[in-house]
Amino acid sequence: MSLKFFHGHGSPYAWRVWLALEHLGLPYELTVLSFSDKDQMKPGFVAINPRHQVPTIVHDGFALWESLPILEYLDEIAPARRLYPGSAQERARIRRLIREEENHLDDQGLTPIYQELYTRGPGEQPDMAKLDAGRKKLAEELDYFGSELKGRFLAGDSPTAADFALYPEIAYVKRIGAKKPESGLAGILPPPIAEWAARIEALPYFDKTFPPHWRS
Ligand SMILES: N[C@@H](CCC(=O)N[C@@H](CS)C(=O)NCC(=O)O)C(=O)O
Repeated sequence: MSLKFFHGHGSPYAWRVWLALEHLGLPYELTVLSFSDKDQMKPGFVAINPRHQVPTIVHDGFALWESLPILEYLDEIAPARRLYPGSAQERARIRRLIREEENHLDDQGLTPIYQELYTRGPGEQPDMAKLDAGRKKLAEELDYFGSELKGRFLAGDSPTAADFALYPEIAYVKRIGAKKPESGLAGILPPPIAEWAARIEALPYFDKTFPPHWRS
């Protein structure tokens, strides 16, 4: 079996896939693309993924992109340690949590905060009303996800796709909180989510997936 994984450090979507690959114990060949060198726009990569995005995998010649279909595909090709374990209802719940994370926590909470703090032009001030609304929504969603924990992780005592999809967003919350005091995100994680994040960070393969440029 040949499995190639194209990653970009700092991409929350690609980070999901890296954690999942490690958790499943699938052998893979890692290629890290540099966004600053625009590696993703180079013809060799665009020939694989015309949308020029990470994560992308190539499994025995089959190219696939979009993190969530990749997670489901990896689960199907892995011999054990399922990312979507359990009954049809338990698997549906994992998919529901991921969709909620994208639609609510990310789209309505974290993304507006990120936009206000990182994407405004030079000299432009963040819109405080939008920042406050994003922070309020984020806090509500963090409580919600805390209430959805079922044991050590979101779907029991082993991490699943729900945990790997959510974790990079939480890592961003922590990083923005540390780097931008004006975000008001420092200390926003409620204890259940802070403890859950610490459990993800204690996984034996976590360290190798951590963005190197975030260490400073
Ligand atoms: N919906 C996609 C989003 C992937 C995505 O936005 N990847 C970004 C990095 S975070 C990327 O590769 N951007 C490079 C580009 O668009 O040229 C997924 O879930 O995989």
